[in-house]
Amino acid sequence: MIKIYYVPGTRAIRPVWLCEELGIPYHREDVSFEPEFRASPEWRSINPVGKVPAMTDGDLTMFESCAMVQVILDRYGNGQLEPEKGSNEHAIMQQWSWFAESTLARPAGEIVNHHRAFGDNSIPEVLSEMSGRVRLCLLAIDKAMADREFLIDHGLSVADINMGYSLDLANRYVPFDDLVHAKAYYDRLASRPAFQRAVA
Ligand SMILES: N[C@@H](CCC(=O)N[C@@H](CS)C(=O)NCC(=O)O)C(=O)O
Repeated sequence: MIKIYYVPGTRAIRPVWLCEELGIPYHREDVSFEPEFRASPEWRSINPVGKVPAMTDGDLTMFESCAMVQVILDRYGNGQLEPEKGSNEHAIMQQWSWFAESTLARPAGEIVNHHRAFGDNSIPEVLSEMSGRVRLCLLAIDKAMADREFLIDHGLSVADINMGYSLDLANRYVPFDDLVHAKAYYDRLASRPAFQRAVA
């Protein structure tokens, strides 16, 4: 059975949310987010840079949440939540999945890291720079979602699951209530029962 190493509020939400959407069995292994635990040889043998999440499935052990999502889909999706492989829509789905983690979650994550590392001594210029990068992504999503329910016409896909977590993260530091299409999209995703179970 799939085992997902989980910390609330982290990218572990993505693979858990996908399992919930697919209705497949998985085991959620709650782990500590304490730096000491994440630096331990035990955890570094699972995630070599001490981040969360990680996953095992049989003799497979892996990290990187969006890759985990794709592997779960490939192994257990039975064609759900993705268009035909090789199609343009599949390409656009991947585009938004990568955008979610590499382009939106990166500066949002750096805001988190900066606060964690410097606390009251945070440098306003750094936070402002990162917030600006997040905002640029949110504007792009707002524009993309002006006339659609999900990121691709196919319907809910793993791109929405990957993006849903990134929007959840962004919303904590760079709220975007004024971007009505992006906000409505985020609210739609966050109200899904599978998402609610993943964050519970
Ligand atoms: N690209 C990685 C990012 C993993 C990541 O940054 N995880 C955060 C929690 S959501 C973390 O462990 N942060 C601790 C740190 O960077 O020290 C993924 O998608 O799994």
